[in-house]
Amino acid sequence: MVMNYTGKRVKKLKKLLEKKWFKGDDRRMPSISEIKKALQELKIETPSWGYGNSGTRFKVFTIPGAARDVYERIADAGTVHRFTGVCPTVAIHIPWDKVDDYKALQDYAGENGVAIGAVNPNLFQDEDYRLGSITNSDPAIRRKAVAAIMECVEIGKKIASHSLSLWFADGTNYPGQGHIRQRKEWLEEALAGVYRAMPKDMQMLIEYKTFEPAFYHTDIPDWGTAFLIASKLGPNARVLVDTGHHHPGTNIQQIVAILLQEGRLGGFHFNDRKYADDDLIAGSIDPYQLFLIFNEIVDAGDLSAGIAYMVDQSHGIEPKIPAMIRTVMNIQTAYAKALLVDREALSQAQAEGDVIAANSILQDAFETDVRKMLAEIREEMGVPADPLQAYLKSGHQQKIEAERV
Ligand code: PSV
Ligand code: MN
Repeated sequence: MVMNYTGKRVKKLKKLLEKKWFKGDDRRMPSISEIKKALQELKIETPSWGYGNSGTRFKVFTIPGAARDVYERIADAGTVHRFTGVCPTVAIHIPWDKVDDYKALQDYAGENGVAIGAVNPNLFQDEDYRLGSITNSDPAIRRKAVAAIMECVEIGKKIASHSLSLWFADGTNYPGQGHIRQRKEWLEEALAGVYRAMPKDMQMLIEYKTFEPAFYHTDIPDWGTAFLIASKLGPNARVLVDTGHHHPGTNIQQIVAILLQEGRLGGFHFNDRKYADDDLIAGSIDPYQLFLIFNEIVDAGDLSAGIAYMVDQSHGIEPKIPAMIRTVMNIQTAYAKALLVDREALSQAQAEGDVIAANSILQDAFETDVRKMLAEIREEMGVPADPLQAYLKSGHQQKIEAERV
């Protein structure tokens, strides 16, 4: 019986991919044109810091063609957008991307076909931040960290960026090193000040991370803490889920579902990992998890509006632009498959307590080959059907490798 059910389901998927309409109620499978529209509307922001040389604490390898300054980083984001058609914005990191004239930087981005997206303050590389930034016991250092965040608010205003994206390396390495509640108070006080100063159309994205660089306690270690802080601040503060920032085995899709339901999912930093914050290409290790995350997003319907889909990867050994293009393609694949989930049948199976059928519905969608559909969608958008192959054949990589020595 279950086999029959699954068989029917596969036929339905096949029909859909053959562009036949599927009629149903509210929970119906979307039509092919709706799926295409959704995929064309999925915009992914790439990070400036993903285009320069970076590595592990053991070695920063020099990757041929890697961007050497903010202008090359933005140009590379433009190249990724040119080949994929879905990456119109690039996140910046201050002071890594600091310039005198942000208006000119914005114009330069425009010339490269992109706009500047989220502004990220760097609160972890200055000597002063050894024992924390906004949770440092030294009030002068706390003030300095708040000023660094405020600088990003001001940059955001200048370039009409609507996202202030915050990640804190703050935490302690040893029991007793810091007073956990006191540090939380300092953190909340600092963010309340920034929140009050933000323009009404700016949102504060608060990122959590379970550990690293702090190994005993991290001031914002999990989604619950980020959620609590965001809730206290106000409606423009939301949680940023970096997929590499959880303990192995964490059910990230459940976190996503809860945050969506509570209206506090601000966005994502996509990347993949095997063990910790490995910065690997999104979908390269656990594509099923990425699919299940998108499954929750699609299931939440209108609740998913306004999510910032961003990539946070600093590739250590692979060429930067191809890695970013591959990332974008993997994210699109996961989303396409999530759009194919037969939600009507899934609700029915759940209501009937049919465990195998319910799970099979998800598996069927995940196992569907969406490459042809994505190729068609890309061609309709005027970008190459296979952006990675097109990039590799374009000669651009050779050109930047020769230029950027
Ligand atoms: C460090 O873990 C990190 O990758 C965070 O995820 C930030 O978002 C990013 O660096 C940029 O500051
Ligand atoms: Mn991140």
